[in-house]
Amino acid sequence: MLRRMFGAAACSAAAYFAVAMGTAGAAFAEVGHPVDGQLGLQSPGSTGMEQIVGIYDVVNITIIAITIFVMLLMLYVMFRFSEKNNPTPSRTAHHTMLEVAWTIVPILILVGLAIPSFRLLYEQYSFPKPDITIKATGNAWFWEHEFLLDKQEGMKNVTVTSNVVSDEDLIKASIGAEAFAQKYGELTGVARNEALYADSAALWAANIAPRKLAVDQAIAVPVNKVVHMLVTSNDVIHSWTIPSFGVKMQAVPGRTSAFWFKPTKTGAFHGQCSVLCGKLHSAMPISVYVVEQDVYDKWMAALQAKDKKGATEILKAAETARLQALKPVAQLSN
Ligand SMILES: [Cu+2]
Repeated sequence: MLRRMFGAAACSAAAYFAVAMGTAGAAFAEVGHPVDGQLGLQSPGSTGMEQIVGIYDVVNITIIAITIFVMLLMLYVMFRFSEKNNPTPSRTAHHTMLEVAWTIVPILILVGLAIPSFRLLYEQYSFPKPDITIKATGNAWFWEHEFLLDKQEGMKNVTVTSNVVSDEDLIKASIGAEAFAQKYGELTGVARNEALYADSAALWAANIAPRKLAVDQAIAVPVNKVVHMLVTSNDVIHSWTIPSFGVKMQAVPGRTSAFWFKPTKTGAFHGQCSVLCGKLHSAMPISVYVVEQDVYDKWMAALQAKDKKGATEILKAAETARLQALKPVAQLSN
């Protein structure tokens, strides 16, 4: 919140110092994921989240102002009307104007807060015409994203399944399955987890997505387009969310819920299943890459051709290029 109050300049300065000091998150861009030492909400990546952050700031500033006012008033009363300073108290019991004022002013404050809040709620439930519709299905423990495209010429529906990337996956990809088996085959339990955690740290630092939030196959949406999300579940209740988009929806078996968002920034946006759903609840992250329309078209063409690996490479290349473009400013590589 403080970061918001001091505006974008302070925010980018803070990001710059976080990066310059080589803290975790240095390899990532400024949006779409939590950062160390973060205060308040993740920076907005959609029109809805921009509004949420706006209201959040207004409410917070109002609360802080009221708290300071009441505190000063109490301090004043304690000193000014203490037994020492005011030995003969006044016998005044009522003051009509004062009583009217302290009833009306809080009402006005609440109405003032309610108006933008209700407007936002109304907009969240007013669905603009969609450019893309995606059906997200929660499974124990991964997400499936079906792009509903069969109304478009020459397009088929495609399903993207997102599984978490573990420390083990990353090390295996780096040294190969055989070397992995040799190195870690003997280890079990905590010792194995600790070894994998320690040995993958450098790989995560260089990875395009943060640890615990990385998926093997992310989905992509074009920037500045309206996305309708339909959310359901195959087994227990999950919850689909991307904090930077300001969206969160319970995935309930046998029921389809809907929400919409319009991303305004390119980049990789990460979220996690947000309802405690079982043993591997922590292992079902969600990744949405917001890309330019031409990148999206290429990505979708690769998916239509059943080239899932090629599709993922397209997204990685786009995100790498975006991070490279930020490099001169923020010195992204250590
Ligand atoms: Cu879940």
